[in-house]
Amino acid sequence: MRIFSGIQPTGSLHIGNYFGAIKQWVDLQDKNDCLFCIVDLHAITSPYEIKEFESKVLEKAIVYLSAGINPEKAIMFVQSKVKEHTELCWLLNSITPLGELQRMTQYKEKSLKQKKKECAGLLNYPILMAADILLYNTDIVPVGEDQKQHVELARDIAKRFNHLFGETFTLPQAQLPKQGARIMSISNPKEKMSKSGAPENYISLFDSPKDIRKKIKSAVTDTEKTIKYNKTKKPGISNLLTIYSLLSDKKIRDIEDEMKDKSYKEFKESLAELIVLKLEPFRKKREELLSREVYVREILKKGEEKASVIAQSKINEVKNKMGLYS
Ligand code: ATP
Ligand code: LTN
Repeated sequence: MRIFSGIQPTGSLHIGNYFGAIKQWVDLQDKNDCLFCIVDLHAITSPYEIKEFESKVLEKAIVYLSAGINPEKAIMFVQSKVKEHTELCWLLNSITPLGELQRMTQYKEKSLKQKKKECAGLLNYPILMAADILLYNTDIVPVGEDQKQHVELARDIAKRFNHLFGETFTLPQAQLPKQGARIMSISNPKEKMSKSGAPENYISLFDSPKDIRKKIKSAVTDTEKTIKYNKTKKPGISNLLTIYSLLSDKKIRDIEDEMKDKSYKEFKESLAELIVLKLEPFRKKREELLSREVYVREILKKGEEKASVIAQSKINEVKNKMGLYS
């Protein structure tokens, strides 16, 4: 199977990104043909720091490697280095109805937040994402829940293209993890954990033990005392139970049993220690890679070369099908 997924070089990668996306990537890379992209062209649709941008891209490559992506098995590359992504994006623009873009949840949320700074790229964002996916004849797109709608749109665009111009694209399918597809913010459990939000809302994969303990201590819960999963009535505790379950590989029911005589404070203390312990290998690997920029750049270069071969052949096929000048 061909697998494609990507993450924007914004903010700090958090445990939501890990459980929603990257953990699936690591599991899939052994038996599939995987491409994992750093989608810098998506990130420029929101305001960003020009001077820091390149280092953010490199940092994400380090993060992929620290989290377990093996460059011998999977292709890792930077989106803007393979120009066929933008080229296909333009071609797909011409067959994507405006109404479908306007109803995208992420667009509605982000355009509200960006108000006057909203650019056309924010609306067209899912077309570029469709181009990323379709360029590689992708079967499976491992993502968190918030991206499911975009993958479905990519599938609709592929169907429309195939109908108009003849069989060209594989129809992609989103793959969400059974648990952890939507980790909530620990400071506001009604919203999703987000790396462009305030640092108190997420646990970064690389937070120091001190920060982890502090953030978990002040995580929002409720005024009751029972450690019980109830997503609607107790979103904070339910989110913390989910995180505990994912990190410990224990069922939520078993954790509830184990914790039934414990206070919220005690539960939070054991959760914080579990997070500190489980994230330690990520922190160590990252520290080691931070001083190996040449090696990381080399991996991205090789990835770019391999991705370009596939992308070039696909874009030629697409242009032919569309009847463009050859
Ligand atoms: P931003 O706040 O900049 O939009 P983000 O935290 O939403 O960033 P993305 O780069 O948009 O992260 O997402 C990367 C991947 O992580 C996507 O597959 C997305 O679905 C997944 N993901 C993001 N947030 C969560 C979350 N809270 N729980 C589970 N998966 C998530
Ligand atoms: N929009 C996605 C990132 C992304 C992506 C992709 C994910 C861009 N292109 C292709 C999967 C496949 C996000 O997580 N914000």
